[in-house]
Formats: sequence, structure tokens, C-alpha cells
Amino acid sequence: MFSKILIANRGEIALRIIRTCQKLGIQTVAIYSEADANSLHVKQADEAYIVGKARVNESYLNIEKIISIAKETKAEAIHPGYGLLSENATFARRCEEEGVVFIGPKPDVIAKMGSKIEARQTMAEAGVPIVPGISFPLADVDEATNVANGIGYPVMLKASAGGGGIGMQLVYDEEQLRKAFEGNQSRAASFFGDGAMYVEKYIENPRHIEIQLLADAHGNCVYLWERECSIQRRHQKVVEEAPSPFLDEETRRKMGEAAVRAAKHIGYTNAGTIEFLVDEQKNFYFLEMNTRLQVEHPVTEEITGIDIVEQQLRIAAGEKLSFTQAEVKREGHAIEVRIYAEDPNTFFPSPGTITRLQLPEGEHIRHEIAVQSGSVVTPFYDPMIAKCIAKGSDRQAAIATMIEALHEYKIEGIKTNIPMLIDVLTHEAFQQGNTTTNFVNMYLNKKGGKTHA
Ligand code: MV4
Repeated sequence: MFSKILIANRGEIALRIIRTCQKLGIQTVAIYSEADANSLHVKQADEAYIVGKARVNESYLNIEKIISIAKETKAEAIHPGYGLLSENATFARRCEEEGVVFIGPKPDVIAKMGSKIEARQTMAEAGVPIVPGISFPLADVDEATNVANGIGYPVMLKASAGGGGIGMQLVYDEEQLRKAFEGNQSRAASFFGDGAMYVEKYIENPRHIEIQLLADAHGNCVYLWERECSIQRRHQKVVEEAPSPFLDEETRRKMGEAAVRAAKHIGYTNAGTIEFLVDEQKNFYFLEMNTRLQVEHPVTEEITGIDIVEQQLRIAAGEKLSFTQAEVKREGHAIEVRIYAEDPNTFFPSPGTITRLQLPEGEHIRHEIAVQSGSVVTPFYDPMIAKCIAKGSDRQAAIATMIEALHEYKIEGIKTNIPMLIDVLTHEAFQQGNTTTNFVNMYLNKKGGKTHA
């Protein structure tokens, strides 16, 4: 195992990684920007070094500076957390070249899954169901309409370099596709440096269900069940849970086995997630692979008892997985909510100073949080300030605990989305497990959706 690692991230995830390092006796090196000088991750790490100005391009994304700090401090590995450099193949490659272990998969695997077209091709080869559509870049608008006519409208026009809802458009007919094509292509080219576009059949009102994987460098791979993350707004998840209220045991097993096939086919190592769209008939289709630790990993930890960050460190250090698929347990139900510093109605960020912060307590409540009273939420970074995870013997118990907890938060000085989270958790549709990706528009009277009962 490593004796010292560098954490190339900030906020709650930096603290989360430090916690596991402390448990395992690993020394930690934090990096921070000028805006984060007083942050908790700086205080809690064993060492901390400034990397630059507030803006991420001048700090948390400065690859060469981060690697030089790792080398100077004799950190043996770098944990990238999520976001920032976590899915940057160039960073992973530079780490490899400099003899620093990147805690994640190999650079080529990151790059392969970063191209959505290549990912589709690869999954099809591995026998994983993909959304009906094409797995090559469209040459021009005429090819796009020919292909779409074959698939049948509506279709989603997507950028190969996109993902997470960026660079995609729903079109209902040929005229809309013709109008959308060139604009989308040139936006993708300027935004991602890659204008490759493809089309898929539009799956109506799907669920977003993802499989958590752990794969070691010795050919062993297990799935840690699923998380359902359908409750989103503007392609940002707000509530995640495990297990999914929608899956039956057979579909769960088929999805898990498909995900393991996918990982083995690409020589995947470390923790990873295969995202699926699941339609009303429980057909599942590969959507994207996330080659990093995810924000919502705690719900999986709560139902399996497995520390996913610890597993990442062990895998990166070359250890074999110490358990088999049959030994992965599943117990109870866990729900996570993401608390954002934002206006609960407009969803606009609400930066400022947190003048008071009091958290709910209880044995079934877990917090992942990097702010306290007096902390300043700056406009430079993601406005997610905390995650709350509630556990219960079943879904109903977990929901009840979460609703109670949400009412007990005392946060002053900034606005948060807690009122919106309470609306979701208390809604009959949510309680009945009607958790589709249209939930917020359909039930919460946002963006012209139906009125909230
Ligand atoms: C889709 C889709 C329906 N059909 N693709 C949104 C995020 C990005 N990763 C892909 N997304 C979607 N792709 C096809 N062919 C619907 C969505 C989608 C969605 C997916 C997961 C969770 C929430 C979503 C909200 C709106 C649209």
C-alpha cells in the first residue's frame, strides 16, 4: 500500500478521500487555490500546497504543477476525486510518465470511454445492449437524415465528445434534424475540439440506473449492485438511491453481468460506473461509462458496507480484490441528496458566506460536507456544498429519515435547494417509486411542468 498520496481535488470529496487515507495510515498531500486557503481539506491533510489562482484553469487543472508537487512531496499516487482531472487521459498519461500512480484506469481506457462513439462500438463488441442508433461519426446532414429515417423519429442527436447532457438535442422530424445538425456540429467542434456527431433512438421517459464496478489489475471484477439517479434537473443529479425501486432481481443481475462484461472487455481497472437508460419495459441500454469515483458512491457503500475509496487505493497499489461477487452483500436502503447553494426556484447559484450551519444528527444519517459556519461559498466552483445520506431497513424508512433530516438543517446566509429536496421526497410519486428522469418537470411545476399537488 502507498505511504503518501496527493489529492488533486477540493471540497467534500477531498475530505472523503482524506478520511479513508487516515483509516489506512496513508499520509495526505492537499493542493488548493487562492480561494480555498481556509478550506477544511487544507487543514485536514498532512501537507498542503497552493497551486494557483481561484479559477480552476489556473489551479486544480494545472497538470504540470500538480505533478511537480507530487514529486517534490514524494507522493506515490494521485487521487483525482471526481470532476476536474478525474477523466483526463492526458493527466493520467503524464502521471504514468512521471512514475506517479494515477488512481483510476489506464489512460487509453479513459480516452476510449471519453469518445461516446467509440464507447458504443466497444460495448456492442462486448455484447452489452446499446441504444439503437449508429456507432460511427455522421459525415453530413444528409447522412444524418438517412440514418434517422432508418431508426425512426424521435431521435437524439449527440456529440461524440459530449456526455452528461452536454452537446445533445432531441429532434422529432427531418426538418428539426436539418435545422439542428450544423449548429450542433460546429458547437461541438469549438467546445470539445471534436465535431463528431451520431444519432440514437430517443428513449422516452427513461430511468437512469447505473452499475458500480470494482476491477483489479489481476482480471477480477465485481459489481456492487446499482444506483438509481433518475431525479435530476438540468442534467444534474439531486437525489440518488440504492437499490433502485424499479428493478427486479433478474434485471439487476443481467445489468450487473453486462457491466462486468463491459469492464473485462476493455481491460478496465479501479472503480467505475456503467450508466444505463432503462425503459418502461425494463429494457436497458448502455449510455456512458464513468471512469472515476462518483459523487453518489456513498449510497452503494451504505448498502454493501464496502469503502469504495479504500478499494480504489488497494487496486491502484496492485492488490487483488479480497472478495468475490457472491460475497458482495446488499442490505437495507440508502438515499443521498445533494445540497446546493442555489435558489430553490430558479436553480441559480447562491454564493455567499454561510453565517450559520447546524446539521441534523442521527445514527442513520451520514454527512459528506466541507463547509461550516463562516465558510464562504465562492462562484468559482461547483455550488454543491454537502451531501446527506440516509439509511433505512427499507426504502420507506430511509425516506422518512431523510425528510426528517432535511427539516432539521439550519443553514443561514445562502439559499439552498433544501425546499426542493423536501418537495421531491414528500411527493407521492417519489414515495411510490415513480422515479423517472422527467420527475422534476412532471411533478414539481418547474419549467412549465404539471402543478405540484
Ligand atoms: C438519452 C435520453 C433518451 N434517449 N438518450 C441525458 C444525459 C446524457 N448522459 C444522456 N441523456 C439522455 N440521453 C436517448 N437515446 C434521455 C437522456 C436524458 C436523461 C438521461 C439520464 C438522466 C436524466 C436525463 C434527463 C433528460 C434526458
